[in-house]
Formats: sequence, C-alpha cells, structure tokens
Amino acid sequence: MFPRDFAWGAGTAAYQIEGGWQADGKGPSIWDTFCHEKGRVFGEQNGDEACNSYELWEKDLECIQQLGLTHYRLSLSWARLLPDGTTRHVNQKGVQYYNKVLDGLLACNVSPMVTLYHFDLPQALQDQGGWKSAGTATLFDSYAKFCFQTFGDRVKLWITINEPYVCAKLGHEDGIHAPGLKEPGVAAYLVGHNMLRAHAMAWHSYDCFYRTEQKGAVSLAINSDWLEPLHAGRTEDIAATERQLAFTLGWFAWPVFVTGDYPETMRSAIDARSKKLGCSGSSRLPSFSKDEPAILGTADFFALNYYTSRNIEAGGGYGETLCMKSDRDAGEVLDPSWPICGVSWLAVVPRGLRKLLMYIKDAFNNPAVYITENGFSQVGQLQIEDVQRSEFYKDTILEVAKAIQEDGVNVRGYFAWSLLDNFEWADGFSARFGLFHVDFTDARRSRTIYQSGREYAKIISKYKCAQSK
Ligand code: PNW
Repeated sequence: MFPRDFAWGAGTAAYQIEGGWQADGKGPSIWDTFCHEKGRVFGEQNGDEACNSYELWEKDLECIQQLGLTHYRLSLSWARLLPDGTTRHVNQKGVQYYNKVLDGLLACNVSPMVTLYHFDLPQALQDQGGWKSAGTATLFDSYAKFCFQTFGDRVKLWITINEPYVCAKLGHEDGIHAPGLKEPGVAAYLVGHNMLRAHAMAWHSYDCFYRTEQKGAVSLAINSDWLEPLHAGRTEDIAATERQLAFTLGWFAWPVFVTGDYPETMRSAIDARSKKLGCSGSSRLPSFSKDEPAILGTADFFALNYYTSRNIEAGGGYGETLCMKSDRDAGEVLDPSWPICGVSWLAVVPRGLRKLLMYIKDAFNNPAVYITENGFSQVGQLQIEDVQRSEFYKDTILEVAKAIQEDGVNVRGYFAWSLLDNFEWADGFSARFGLFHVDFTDARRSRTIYQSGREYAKIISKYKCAQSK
C-alpha cells in the first residue's frame, strides 16, 4: 500500500532533546533565556538537560534502530554551531557533535532529514531585533550555507524553518513561546515575512551552489489543522473557514507554492480591519520586494505538520481589538466527539489528515508530500501500555494509505512526533509525545519503548516485508 521508497520516520528538535545548553562553547538561544525567566514554562522547567541527547545520542540511535526507521528528522542548534549566530565564529565542538550523529545514522542505514531552525534563535540575534529585523533573514542564509557546506554531503532532505506560523504567532503575538513578545496584530506578520524571506534566500543558495553536487531537496515545514465550516450550508461560516485557512496554511504556502505573495483573502482582511480600527500608515502585512530572490517555487516538496482539526464559525468575539484573531474574524470550535488527548489543543481526528492531504494535492498542484510531524501526547497518569496512542497510529497511517491509494496523493514519507518524550515547550515535561518513555528523574535518562512504539515498529516492518517480496 506504500511506495517502495516510502520514508518511515520519527522526529525530534535540538532544544527539546539535547540538553548541554552551555556545553563545549554553545551560545545561548532564546529558549534558554525564556525558560530561565520566572513564570514562562510549566513548573519553571527548562531544557538545560532535557533528554541529554548531547551525550546520549547513541542511545537515541538504538531507539531508532529498534523502531526500524528508514529516516530520522532532527534539528541543528544554530547557537551550538555558531554561538553568536554569525559565521564569524564557528564552534568546532558543535560541528563534531552533529558529524557524529549524522555518521552514526548513516552507518545504521538511516537517512537524516535535517531542520535548520526549530524555534531556537541564537540570543545574540534576538538582542539585535530577532525575526522582527530584516537582517536576521540574511544571517539565516549564511547559517544555512554553512550547514549545506558542512553537512550536505550526507544530508539529502533539508527543512529550513519549522512551523513559521507557530514561531510568529505563539512567540510574538501570544507571547507563550520564546522570545515571549506580545505585540498583537503587528509583530507576527513581520516575523512571518522575514522567515519567508529567510527560507527563500536559503533555498536559492542551495539551488545555486549545492544542488548539482549534493542532489538534495529543500523545503519548509508548514503546520496546518484541517478546517471545515461549522455549519456546512452557512455562507458566513464558509467565508470564515476560507479566511482562517488563508491566515494559517495559506500565509506560508501561498507565497511559496501558488503566487509568490500572501493570499488575497488575508491581505484584504488585514487592510479592512486596519481601516476600521484607524491604524495609520502602511499595511501591517509587509510586501515582498521585487529586488529580492523570488519566494514562488522555493520548495522541492511539501512538508506538512498535522496534529488536529477544527470547525470554523464566523466571528469569534475579538471584535475591536488589534490582534490576529480579530483580523481573521473566525472562531474555532471543537466537535465534542473528538477525543482531546494530552495537551488541550490536540483533538484526535485521523481522517482530517486524509482530507488535508487531498486539499494540498488540489491547491498546490500535486506536490510530493512528507508528513514531517504527527502524533499526540499523554499527560498525567503515565502508561507504558498506551493503548489509545497505539490505535491512533494505526488509524492515522491507514488514512495516509487511503490518501495514497484512493486519492492519489503523492505522499513520500511519514514522521511520527516524537522519537522520545522531551521538553514540550511551554508545557515542559508534562506532555509526553514520545514513542519512547524517558525517565527524567534518572540521571541516565533511561529510554523505554511504549506500546505505541512497538505498534509503529510492527507497522513499519510489515510494509518493509511486503515491499521486499
Ligand atoms: C509542534 N500549539 O509545535 C512542534 O514542531 C514540535 O516541536 C512540538 O513538540 C509539537 O508540535 C507538539 O506540540 C507546536 O500550541 C507547538 O498549537 C504548539 C502548538 C502547535 C504546534
């Protein structure tokens, strides 16, 4: 049911697993700073040590092999490689660390997918304005070139930026992720803009200088829920769903895959709201300059992070305040029949993934798709026999199979989130997304496979066997 070279993977991110926050010359990142401030993270926890993958990476390799993964998605810590964020100073110990991990993966016949940026901007760059500053995009491009140059002989799948939506919205509008800015209705659009510019510059750099020799592929990971109108026949809800989609998936996918610019629905909604609120000056949504590398066409595949679904109704009660939610003028409603698992925002709806894949096929001209994240967490009472999550993986992978077989979606791989229980951002260690349990009270951070991990391993081996016949 799956193509022969289908990628069976699992993912992690540097800050969530590595620890070693000051080890061997690493510079601080915005997540180090954020977690060390009071009241930011559940239980005042932080990623100072996390899963200690900085020292225990060989244990991670064992987990990867136990699952039988063909691919592993990891991210590089920018500040571990370039402590002040610039190529003026390279931390060789950081280079050695990632060389060991990448070589270790290849030695086990596992292909790496590498994310350059997974939420952890070097603090030195935040001090100069962070993603609100246009110059950060240029520095990201230099960092990306450094990584292509240093690791690109072994890495064939690259993600530039993970979930620009989450970075922009949670980090700069809601202030619940690093850098913790609350500048509603303004900063997130600017940050998203600079991330798109950064991504496009890096893609063009790869295309010009590395593609011929390294023969890899580059994209950005876009998170999206599946959205449907709350009342299927209600015109206002249908329009609200379209707006919500434009402000989430469309915000990043339209410029890259469709027009080189933001969705018209998004721009007109922001302009209209600005007028209504009497915001002076130019639009809060920046425009792309003709003098910079084009945004359109800067993805070699579609990288999708899918977790959940929502029903959408018009309005939402954010009326006259300046914020993104009032710009969108759409409210999210959860169907009571969807089980909420672990974290509050995550309603489990596997069939939403199939529908979203179909949408992506139609809207973006049938691209190759990697599902770069999908999963759910447990909170509270811990179960190694996590029956519900085992069922979830079975159901979800079946939906992916149907998307390939029946809908003809060109899905090339599936990455479960996450290989290990890890530091779940503002939820600290309270939400466990791992296929392996990690004992954070044990200095050795012992890793134990969950039932869901065993289930995933079974699924992988079944399809691998079927294909070898
Ligand atoms: C993604 N939300 O982030 C990230 O890419 C992962 O690092 C993370 O562990 C995973 O999803 C699970 O949360 C998100 O609050 C973080 O809506 C928060 C939200 C969504 C995605």
